[in-house]
Amino acid sequence: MSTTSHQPTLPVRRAQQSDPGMWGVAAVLLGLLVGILGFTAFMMWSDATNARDDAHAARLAATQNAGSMPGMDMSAQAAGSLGQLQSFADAAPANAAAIAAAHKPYPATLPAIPAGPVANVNLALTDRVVQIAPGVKYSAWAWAGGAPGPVIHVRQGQQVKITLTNNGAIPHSVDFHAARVAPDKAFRDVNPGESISYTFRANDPGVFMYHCGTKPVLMHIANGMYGAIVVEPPAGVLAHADREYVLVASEWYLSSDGLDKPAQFNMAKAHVRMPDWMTFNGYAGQYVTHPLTADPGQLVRFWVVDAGPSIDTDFHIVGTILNTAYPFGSMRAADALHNVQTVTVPAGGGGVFDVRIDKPGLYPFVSHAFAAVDTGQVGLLNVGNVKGTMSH
Ligand SMILES: [Cu+2]
Repeated sequence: MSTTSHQPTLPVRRAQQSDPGMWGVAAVLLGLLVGILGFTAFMMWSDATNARDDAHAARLAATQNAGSMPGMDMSAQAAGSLGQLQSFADAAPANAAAIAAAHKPYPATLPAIPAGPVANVNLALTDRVVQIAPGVKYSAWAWAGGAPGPVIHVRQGQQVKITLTNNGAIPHSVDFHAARVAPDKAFRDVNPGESISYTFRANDPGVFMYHCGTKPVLMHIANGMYGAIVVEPPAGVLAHADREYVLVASEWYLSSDGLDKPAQFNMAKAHVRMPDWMTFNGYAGQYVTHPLTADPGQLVRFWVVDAGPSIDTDFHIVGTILNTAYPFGSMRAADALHNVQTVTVPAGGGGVFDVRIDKPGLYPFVSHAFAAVDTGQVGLLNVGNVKGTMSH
């Protein structure tokens, strides 16, 4: 406002140039009044104009910086300028629908529990390009099979032997939320080309996140280093489920649109929680084109982990109500909720949801924080093998 401070003095100066005496004094007072009113009006107009100019400048900066950001560009963060950040949320090639149809969806069906007293889990980390949406490529730090890592399913009380091999270019590690172990030993960094093994007993039932815990953790998680482990209570504790699916929710923060060449991680966007894509099991909308299935009246159990790194998942199934919810993945009957619409799964946490749907149809499952749906965190449960599709 400093450039406009001279404005209110103009009427005053004109009044002071008139004849002295009573009329002169009146003129000065009148001039002051006009000046004050004028100044007030000017300030109001000026504020509105500046606000519009600021918004315009931010839009202009965002447009002008299209595609100019290399991976891990910290300049916007260093400058503290959010005007540097551009969303690539709607990027899609012309043949996006064909790519989505040809995409092999991440297997959401809960795998069987390995037999015997020990579940041997072999995990391999690698640098690889993954697709996170139709035609959108991303240079991930991920697992042998991509991101998320494999779903691990064990029985409560089973020993779990983790062996992590680092085939990537930098140190990594693996932190299991289902474990009660000294993290400075079990979750320590593993150098490229090396392995680490540790064992824990899965005494706590639920669905838990696992992830790389190497600094900066935000970047290692956002780059794809996460997965889910289901620790199932002994038979008979939970109602028998006819279908069981595992969903891992996560966000992707892109340096470019990823269409011509793979996008990389953008730390500035991750810091302000401005994801370009949000997904279930690593790929936007994959269960819209390839729905999960159930028969009418079956009990369907969703084991949901929110890998984040930073945004909660508000789990909801359109067209029905969650019969039983185990918030935070606590499997105690006393902790369960019944007949609720939406339950939050926190970043770094889990939730288990039982639903029984009688009427055939297409039932979208979403994070009901709807920006998540628009950026890909949506799928369909096809009950009764009905035809057609639905995007929500
Ligand atoms: Cu890592």
